[in-house]
Amino acid sequence: MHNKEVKKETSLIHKGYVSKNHHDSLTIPLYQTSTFAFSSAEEGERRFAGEESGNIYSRLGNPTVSLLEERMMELESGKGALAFGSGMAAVSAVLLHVIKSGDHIMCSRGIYGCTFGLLEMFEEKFNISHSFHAMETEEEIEAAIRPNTACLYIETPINPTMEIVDLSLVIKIAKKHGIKVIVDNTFSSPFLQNPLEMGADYVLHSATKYINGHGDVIAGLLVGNDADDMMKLRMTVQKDVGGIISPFDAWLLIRGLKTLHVRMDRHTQNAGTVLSYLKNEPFVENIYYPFDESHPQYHIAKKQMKAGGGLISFTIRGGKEAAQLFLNSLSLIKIAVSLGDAETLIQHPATMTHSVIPEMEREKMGITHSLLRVSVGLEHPEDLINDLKQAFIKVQDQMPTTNVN
Ligand code: LCS
Repeated sequence: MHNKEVKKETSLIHKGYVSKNHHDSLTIPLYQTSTFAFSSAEEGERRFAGEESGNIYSRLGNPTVSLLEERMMELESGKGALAFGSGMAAVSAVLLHVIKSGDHIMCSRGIYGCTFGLLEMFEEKFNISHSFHAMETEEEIEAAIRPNTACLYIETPINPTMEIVDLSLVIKIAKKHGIKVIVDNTFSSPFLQNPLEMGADYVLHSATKYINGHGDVIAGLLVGNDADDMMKLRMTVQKDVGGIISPFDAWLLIRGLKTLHVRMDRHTQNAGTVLSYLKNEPFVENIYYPFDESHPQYHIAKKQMKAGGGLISFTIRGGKEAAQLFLNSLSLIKIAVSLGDAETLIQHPATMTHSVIPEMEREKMGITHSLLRVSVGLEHPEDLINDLKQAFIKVQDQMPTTNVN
Protein backbone atom coordinates (compact mmCIF):
# COMPACT_ATOMS: atom_id res chain seq x y z
CA MET A 1 0.00 0.00 0.00
CA HIS A 2 0.91 3.64 -0.30
CA ASN A 3 2.50 4.58 2.95
CA LYS A 4 5.56 6.42 4.15
CA GLU A 5 7.25 6.53 0.77
CA VAL A 6 4.59 8.70 -0.89
CA LYS A 7 3.97 12.43 -0.55
CA LYS A 8 1.11 13.87 1.51
CA GLU A 9 -0.86 14.83 -1.62
CA THR A 10 -0.93 11.15 -2.54
CA SER A 11 -1.58 9.90 0.99
CA LEU A 12 -4.68 11.99 1.43
CA ILE A 13 -6.16 10.24 -1.60
CA HIS A 14 -4.95 6.67 -1.06
CA LYS A 15 -3.68 6.03 2.47
CA GLY A 16 -5.18 3.18 4.44
CA TYR A 17 -7.66 1.99 1.84
CA VAL A 18 -7.62 -1.29 -0.06
CA SER A 19 -10.49 -1.64 -2.57
CA LYS A 20 -10.16 -5.43 -2.58
CA ASN A 21 -11.36 -5.52 1.02
CA HIS A 22 -14.50 -3.58 0.11
CA HIS A 23 -16.02 -5.31 -2.95
CA ASP A 24 -13.60 -3.32 -5.21
CA SER A 25 -15.35 -0.06 -4.36
CA LEU A 26 -13.10 2.81 -5.48
CA THR A 27 -14.09 4.96 -2.51
CA ILE A 28 -14.51 3.80 1.06
CA PRO A 29 -18.03 2.63 1.86
CA LEU A 30 -20.04 4.59 4.37
CA TYR A 31 -20.40 2.33 7.40
CA GLN A 32 -23.53 4.04 8.65
CA THR A 33 -24.03 1.80 11.65
CA SER A 34 -24.35 2.37 15.37
CA THR A 35 -23.10 -1.04 16.40
CA PHE A 36 -21.34 -4.20 15.18
CA ALA A 37 -22.55 -7.80 15.53
CA PHE A 38 -20.20 -10.22 17.30
CA SER A 39 -19.98 -13.78 16.01
CA SER A 40 -20.13 -15.11 19.56
CA ALA A 41 -20.45 -14.01 23.19
CA GLU A 42 -16.79 -14.88 23.68
CA GLU A 43 -15.75 -12.66 20.77
CA GLY A 44 -17.70 -9.78 22.36
CA GLU A 45 -15.96 -10.44 25.68
CA ARG A 46 -12.51 -10.49 24.04
CA ARG A 47 -13.16 -7.22 22.18
CA PHE A 48 -14.33 -5.46 25.33
CA ALA A 49 -11.32 -6.80 27.21
CA GLY A 50 -9.03 -5.41 24.48
CA GLU A 51 -7.66 -8.91 23.78
CA GLU A 52 -8.84 -8.86 20.20
CA SER A 53 -9.06 -5.97 17.75
CA GLY A 54 -12.32 -5.36 15.94
CA ASN A 55 -15.33 -3.11 15.97
CA ILE A 56 -17.66 -2.85 18.97
CA TYR A 57 -19.88 0.23 18.84
CA SER A 58 -19.52 3.39 16.73
CA ARG A 59 -18.84 5.70 19.69
CA LEU A 60 -15.68 3.64 20.24
CA GLY A 61 -14.67 3.45 16.58
CA ASN A 62 -16.06 3.00 13.09
CA PRO A 63 -14.22 1.94 9.91
CA THR A 64 -15.20 5.05 7.91
CA VAL A 65 -14.19 7.32 10.79
CA SER A 66 -10.92 5.37 11.26
CA LEU A 67 -9.84 6.04 7.68
CA LEU A 68 -10.37 9.76 8.19
CA GLU A 69 -8.34 9.62 11.40
CA GLU A 70 -5.54 7.68 9.71
CA ARG A 71 -5.26 10.21 6.88
CA MET A 72 -5.32 13.15 9.30
CA MET A 73 -2.61 11.55 11.39
CA GLU A 74 -0.44 11.34 8.29
CA LEU A 75 -1.21 14.90 7.18
CA GLU A 76 -0.28 16.37 10.56
CA SER A 77 2.64 13.96 11.10
CA GLY A 78 1.12 12.64 14.34
CA LYS A 79 0.99 9.31 16.15
CA GLY A 80 -2.76 9.26 16.79
CA ALA A 81 -5.85 11.12 15.58
CA LEU A 82 -9.44 11.42 16.74
CA ALA A 83 -12.46 12.79 14.90
CA PHE A 84 -15.18 14.74 16.72
CA GLY A 85 -18.65 16.07 16.01
CA SER A 86 -17.44 19.69 15.99
CA GLY A 87 -14.28 21.74 16.36
CA MET A 88 -15.50 22.71 19.83
CA ALA A 89 -15.85 19.02 20.78
CA ALA A 90 -12.17 18.58 19.83
CA VAL A 91 -11.17 21.71 21.81
CA SER A 92 -13.09 20.65 24.91
CA ALA A 93 -11.87 17.02 24.70
CA VAL A 94 -8.18 17.90 24.58
CA LEU A 95 -8.55 20.45 27.38
CA LEU A 96 -10.49 18.01 29.57
CA HIS A 97 -7.72 15.49 28.90
CA VAL A 98 -4.79 17.70 29.93
CA ILE A 99 -6.20 19.81 32.77
CA LYS A 100 -7.63 19.25 36.23
CA SER A 101 -9.29 21.49 38.77
CA GLY A 102 -6.92 24.20 40.01
CA ASP A 103 -4.83 24.32 36.82
CA HIS A 104 -4.07 27.32 34.64
CA ILE A 105 -4.30 27.54 30.83
CA MET A 106 -2.04 30.07 29.14
CA CYS A 107 -3.53 31.31 25.87
CA SER A 108 -2.47 33.31 22.86
CA ARG A 109 -3.68 36.91 22.86
CA GLY A 110 -6.80 35.98 20.90
CA ILE A 111 -8.88 32.85 20.56
CA TYR A 112 -12.15 31.87 18.87
CA GLY A 113 -15.24 33.20 20.69
CA CYS A 114 -16.64 29.81 21.75
CA THR A 115 -13.22 28.66 23.01
CA PHE A 116 -13.28 31.81 25.14
CA GLY A 117 -16.76 30.83 26.35
CA LEU A 118 -15.53 27.33 27.24
CA LEU A 119 -12.59 28.74 29.25
CA GLU A 120 -14.93 31.07 31.14
CA MET A 121 -17.10 28.07 32.01
CA PHE A 122 -14.07 26.09 33.18
CA GLU A 123 -13.12 28.99 35.41
CA GLU A 124 -16.55 29.44 36.94
CA LYS A 125 -17.37 25.78 37.46
CA PHE A 126 -14.05 23.99 37.93
CA ASN A 127 -11.57 26.59 39.18
CA ILE A 128 -9.43 26.31 36.04
CA SER A 129 -8.01 29.74 35.28
CA HIS A 130 -6.73 31.18 32.00
CA SER A 131 -4.84 34.22 30.80
CA PHE A 132 -4.01 35.81 27.45
CA HIS A 133 -0.54 36.80 26.26
CA ALA A 134 1.09 38.26 23.16
CA MET A 135 3.84 35.60 23.50
CA GLU A 136 6.33 37.72 21.59
CA THR A 137 9.45 37.35 23.69
CA GLU A 138 11.07 34.67 25.80
CA GLU A 139 11.03 36.94 28.88
CA GLU A 140 7.33 37.68 28.51
CA ILE A 141 6.41 34.00 28.09
CA GLU A 142 8.62 32.92 31.02
CA ALA A 143 7.04 35.59 33.23
CA ALA A 144 3.53 34.45 32.34
CA ILE A 145 4.06 30.79 33.23
CA ARG A 146 2.61 29.98 36.66
CA PRO A 147 3.40 26.99 38.87
CA ASN A 148 -0.03 25.54 37.99
CA THR A 149 0.17 26.20 34.23
CA ALA A 150 -0.87 22.89 32.65
CA CYS A 151 -0.90 23.83 29.00
CA LEU A 152 -0.37 26.51 26.39
CA TYR A 153 -3.33 26.95 24.08
CA ILE A 154 -2.44 28.73 20.86
CA GLU A 155 -4.21 29.82 17.74
CA THR A 156 -2.00 30.92 14.89
CA PRO A 157 -3.03 32.73 12.78
CA ILE A 158 -5.39 34.04 15.42
CA ASN A 159 -9.08 34.23 14.57
CA PRO A 160 -9.93 36.94 13.39
CA THR A 161 -6.98 39.32 13.80
CA MET A 162 -4.56 37.14 11.80
CA GLU A 163 -1.83 37.72 14.39
CA ILE A 164 0.90 35.09 14.27
CA VAL A 165 2.43 33.33 17.28
CA ASP A 166 6.03 32.16 16.94
CA LEU A 167 5.51 28.43 17.42
CA SER A 168 9.17 27.43 17.72
CA LEU A 169 9.75 30.06 20.44
CA VAL A 170 6.68 29.06 22.44
CA ILE A 171 7.33 25.32 22.10
CA LYS A 172 10.97 25.68 23.16
CA ILE A 173 9.97 27.42 26.40
CA ALA A 174 7.03 25.11 27.12
CA LYS A 175 9.27 22.05 26.73
CA LYS A 176 11.74 23.48 29.22
CA HIS A 177 8.93 23.63 31.78
CA GLY A 178 7.28 20.32 30.78
CA ILE A 179 4.08 22.10 29.75
CA LYS A 180 1.89 20.68 26.97
CA VAL A 181 1.34 22.79 23.85
CA ILE A 182 -1.98 22.64 22.01
CA VAL A 183 -2.24 24.42 18.66
CA ASP A 184 -5.51 25.25 16.94
CA ASN A 185 -4.41 24.99 13.31
CA THR A 186 -7.81 25.70 11.74
CA PHE A 187 -6.78 28.86 9.88
CA SER A 188 -3.79 27.26 8.15
CA SER A 189 -5.25 23.83 7.45
CA PRO A 190 -2.89 20.85 7.74
CA PHE A 191 -1.56 21.77 4.34
CA LEU A 192 0.06 25.08 5.23
CA GLN A 193 1.35 24.51 8.75
CA ASN A 194 2.25 21.43 10.82
CA PRO A 195 2.79 22.30 14.50
CA LEU A 196 3.54 18.70 15.58
CA GLU A 197 6.58 18.73 13.29
CA MET A 198 7.76 21.75 15.29
CA GLY A 199 7.33 19.94 18.61
CA ALA A 200 3.77 20.76 19.69
CA ASP A 201 1.93 18.02 21.61
CA TYR A 202 -1.52 18.36 20.06
CA VAL A 203 -2.91 20.02 16.97
CA LEU A 204 -6.60 20.49 16.38
CA HIS A 205 -8.86 21.68 13.61
CA SER A 206 -12.37 22.84 13.16
CA ALA A 207 -12.74 20.43 10.22
CA THR A 208 -15.89 22.37 9.39
CA LYS A 209 -13.54 24.75 7.57
CA TYR A 210 -10.80 23.96 5.03
CA ILE A 211 -10.64 20.21 5.69
CA ASN A 212 -14.22 19.72 4.58
CA GLY A 213 -14.20 22.78 2.34
CA HIS A 214 -17.75 22.54 1.09
CA GLY A 215 -19.79 24.20 3.83
CA ASP A 216 -21.93 21.17 4.62
CA VAL A 217 -20.41 19.55 7.73
CA ILE A 218 -19.62 20.56 11.33
CA ALA A 219 -16.69 18.48 12.60
CA GLY A 220 -13.42 18.56 14.53
CA LEU A 221 -10.12 16.70 14.39
CA LEU A 222 -7.42 16.27 16.98
CA VAL A 223 -3.95 14.85 16.29
CA GLY A 224 -1.36 14.05 18.95
CA ASN A 225 2.31 13.13 19.01
CA ASP A 226 1.95 10.15 21.37
CA ALA A 227 0.00 7.04 20.32
CA ASP A 228 -0.64 5.73 23.86
CA ASP A 229 -1.80 9.12 25.08
CA MET A 230 -4.21 9.46 22.14
CA MET A 231 -5.55 5.96 22.79
CA LYS A 232 -6.13 6.95 26.40
CA LEU A 233 -7.99 10.06 25.24
CA ARG A 234 -10.10 7.90 22.90
CA MET A 235 -11.03 5.48 25.67
CA THR A 236 -11.72 8.13 28.32
CA VAL A 237 -12.84 11.65 27.36
CA GLN A 238 -13.94 10.84 23.83
CA LYS A 239 -15.79 7.65 24.79
CA ASP A 240 -17.35 8.99 27.98
CA VAL A 241 -18.13 12.58 27.02
CA GLY A 242 -19.06 11.26 23.61
CA GLY A 243 -18.60 14.14 21.17
CA ILE A 244 -17.96 11.80 18.23
CA ILE A 245 -18.41 12.43 14.52
CA SER A 246 -21.12 10.66 12.51
CA PRO A 247 -19.87 8.16 9.91
CA PHE A 248 -21.55 10.15 7.13
CA ASP A 249 -19.77 13.36 8.12
CA ALA A 250 -16.48 11.44 8.28
CA TRP A 251 -17.18 10.13 4.79
CA LEU A 252 -17.74 13.69 3.54
CA LEU A 253 -14.50 14.82 5.18
CA ILE A 254 -12.58 12.01 3.48
CA ARG A 255 -13.93 13.35 0.20
CA GLY A 256 -13.05 16.93 1.15
CA LEU A 257 -9.51 15.96 2.15
CA LYS A 258 -8.78 14.57 -1.31
CA THR A 259 -8.81 18.08 -2.80
CA LEU A 260 -7.39 19.99 0.19
CA HIS A 261 -4.01 20.70 -1.43
CA VAL A 262 -5.57 21.94 -4.66
CA ARG A 263 -8.11 24.09 -2.83
CA MET A 264 -5.51 25.61 -0.51
CA ASP A 265 -3.38 26.63 -3.48
CA ARG A 266 -6.34 28.35 -5.13
CA HIS A 267 -7.61 29.95 -1.90
CA THR A 268 -4.13 31.40 -1.42
CA GLN A 269 -3.86 32.58 -5.02
CA ASN A 270 -7.30 34.24 -4.91
CA ALA A 271 -6.55 35.83 -1.53
CA GLY A 272 -3.39 37.34 -3.03
CA THR A 273 -5.40 38.94 -5.85
CA VAL A 274 -8.07 40.26 -3.48
CA LEU A 275 -5.38 41.53 -1.10
CA SER A 276 -3.70 43.57 -3.87
CA TYR A 277 -7.05 45.19 -4.63
CA LEU A 278 -7.92 45.89 -0.96
CA LYS A 279 -4.51 47.46 -0.34
CA ASN A 280 -5.37 50.22 -2.81
CA GLU A 281 -8.93 50.75 -1.66
CA PRO A 282 -9.22 54.11 0.17
CA PHE A 283 -11.94 52.87 2.55
CA VAL A 284 -9.62 50.15 3.86
CA GLU A 285 -7.62 51.39 6.83
CA ASN A 286 -5.49 48.42 7.96
CA ILE A 287 -5.12 45.04 6.39
CA TYR A 288 -3.97 41.81 8.02
CA TYR A 289 -2.66 38.94 5.92
CA PRO A 290 0.21 36.71 7.12
CA PHE A 291 2.22 36.80 3.88
CA ASP A 292 1.79 40.54 3.33
CA GLU A 293 5.11 42.26 3.99
CA SER A 294 3.41 44.91 6.12
CA HIS A 295 2.11 42.24 8.56
CA PRO A 296 3.89 42.76 11.91
CA GLN A 297 4.83 39.07 12.13
CA TYR A 298 5.48 38.56 8.43
CA HIS A 299 8.87 36.93 9.06
CA ILE A 300 7.43 34.49 11.59
CA ALA A 301 4.60 33.61 9.21
CA LYS A 302 7.15 32.95 6.44
CA LYS A 303 9.12 30.71 8.78
CA GLN A 304 6.26 28.48 9.91
CA MET A 305 3.62 28.58 7.16
CA LYS A 306 3.96 27.31 3.60
CA ALA A 307 1.62 30.02 2.25
CA GLY A 308 -0.63 32.80 3.51
CA GLY A 309 -3.94 30.93 3.09
CA GLY A 310 -7.36 32.28 2.21
CA LEU A 311 -8.24 34.59 5.10
CA ILE A 312 -7.86 38.34 5.08
CA SER A 313 -8.98 40.72 7.82
CA PHE A 314 -9.18 44.48 7.41
CA THR A 315 -10.55 47.54 9.12
CA ILE A 316 -12.92 49.83 7.28
CA ARG A 317 -13.09 53.60 7.78
CA GLY A 318 -16.35 54.71 9.36
CA GLY A 319 -16.61 52.16 12.19
CA LYS A 320 -19.54 49.83 12.79
CA GLU A 321 -21.93 51.81 10.59
CA ALA A 322 -19.64 51.57 7.58
CA ALA A 323 -18.86 47.92 8.33
CA GLN A 324 -22.53 46.92 8.38
CA LEU A 325 -23.39 49.08 5.39
CA PHE A 326 -20.53 47.46 3.49
CA LEU A 327 -21.74 43.93 4.32
CA ASN A 328 -25.30 44.83 3.34
CA SER A 329 -24.04 46.19 0.00
CA LEU A 330 -22.36 42.97 -1.11
CA SER A 331 -24.21 40.65 -3.43
CA LEU A 332 -22.00 37.74 -4.56
CA ILE A 333 -20.05 37.53 -1.31
CA LYS A 334 -22.13 36.01 1.46
CA ILE A 335 -22.50 37.50 4.94
CA ALA A 336 -21.79 34.37 6.97
CA VAL A 337 -19.63 33.08 9.78
CA SER A 338 -17.45 30.02 9.07
CA LEU A 339 -14.61 29.97 6.57
CA GLY A 340 -12.69 27.76 4.19
CA ASP A 341 -15.59 27.08 1.84
CA ALA A 342 -15.80 27.41 -1.95
CA GLU A 343 -18.06 30.43 -1.38
CA THR A 344 -16.41 33.67 -0.28
CA LEU A 345 -17.76 34.58 3.17
CA ILE A 346 -17.47 37.80 5.11
CA GLN A 347 -18.38 38.52 8.72
CA HIS A 348 -18.17 41.19 11.43
CA PRO A 349 -16.35 39.47 14.34
CA ALA A 350 -17.28 42.05 17.03
CA THR A 351 -21.00 41.36 16.58
CA MET A 352 -20.76 37.78 15.33
CA THR A 353 -18.04 35.14 16.01
CA HIS A 354 -16.46 37.03 18.92
CA SER A 355 -19.52 38.82 20.31
CA VAL A 356 -19.51 36.63 23.46
CA ILE A 357 -16.21 38.18 24.52
CA PRO A 358 -16.77 41.28 26.72
CA GLU A 359 -16.03 44.48 24.80
CA MET A 360 -12.99 45.47 26.86
CA GLU A 361 -11.37 42.07 26.43
CA ARG A 362 -12.29 42.06 22.74
CA GLU A 363 -10.69 45.45 22.13
CA LYS A 364 -7.51 44.19 23.84
CA MET A 365 -7.49 41.34 21.33
CA GLY A 366 -7.72 43.90 18.50
CA ILE A 367 -11.30 43.07 17.55
CA THR A 368 -12.84 46.48 16.98
CA HIS A 369 -16.14 47.38 15.35
CA SER A 370 -14.23 48.38 12.21
CA LEU A 371 -12.79 44.90 11.70
CA LEU A 372 -14.10 42.62 8.97
CA ARG A 373 -12.93 39.11 8.13
CA VAL A 374 -13.11 37.68 4.62
CA SER A 375 -12.68 34.01 3.80
CA VAL A 376 -11.69 34.19 0.15
CA GLY A 377 -13.34 31.35 -1.76
CA LEU A 378 -12.78 29.67 -5.07
CA GLU A 379 -14.78 31.97 -7.35
CA HIS A 380 -12.96 33.92 -10.08
CA PRO A 381 -11.16 36.72 -8.18
CA GLU A 382 -12.29 39.36 -10.69
CA ASP A 383 -15.90 38.69 -9.73
CA LEU A 384 -15.00 39.02 -6.06
CA ILE A 385 -13.20 42.31 -6.65
CA ASN A 386 -16.13 43.65 -8.67
CA ASP A 387 -18.48 42.83 -5.80
CA LEU A 388 -16.18 44.47 -3.23
CA LYS A 389 -15.75 47.55 -5.45
CA GLN A 390 -19.47 48.15 -5.93
CA ALA A 391 -20.03 47.73 -2.16
CA PHE A 392 -17.31 50.31 -1.34
CA ILE A 393 -18.95 52.70 -3.84
CA LYS A 394 -22.28 52.29 -2.01
CA VAL A 395 -20.58 53.03 1.33
CA GLN A 396 -18.95 56.09 -0.21
CA ASP A 397 -22.33 57.27 -1.58
CA GLN A 398 -24.13 56.80 1.70
CA MET A 399 -21.38 57.99 4.03
CA PRO A 400 -19.79 60.80 1.98
CA THR A 401 -18.42 62.53 5.06
CA THR A 402 -16.17 59.61 6.04
CA ASN A 403 -12.61 60.73 5.69
CA VAL A 404 -10.84 58.40 3.29
CA ASN A 405 -7.62 60.37 2.93
N1 LCS B 1 -11.28 26.95 16.39
C1 LCS B 1 -11.31 27.96 15.51
C2 LCS B 1 -10.05 28.72 15.23
C3 LCS B 1 -12.49 28.31 14.88
O1 LCS B 1 -12.48 29.32 14.01
C4 LCS B 1 -13.69 27.59 15.20
C5 LCS B 1 -14.98 27.94 14.59
C6 LCS B 1 -13.61 26.55 16.13
C7 LCS B 1 -12.39 26.23 16.69
C8 LCS B 1 -14.82 25.73 16.48
O2 LCS B 1 -15.14 24.87 15.44
P1 LCS B 1 -16.63 24.33 15.14
O3 LCS B 1 -17.13 23.72 16.41
O4 LCS B 1 -17.46 25.48 14.71
O5 LCS B 1 -16.40 23.32 14.07
N2 LCS B 1 -14.97 29.18 13.95
C9 LCS B 1 -15.94 29.81 13.37
C10 LCS B 1 -15.79 31.05 12.75
O6 LCS B 1 -14.79 31.74 12.74
N3 LCS B 1 -16.92 31.37 12.17
O7 LCS B 1 -17.90 30.46 12.43
C11 LCS B 1 -17.35 29.39 13.23
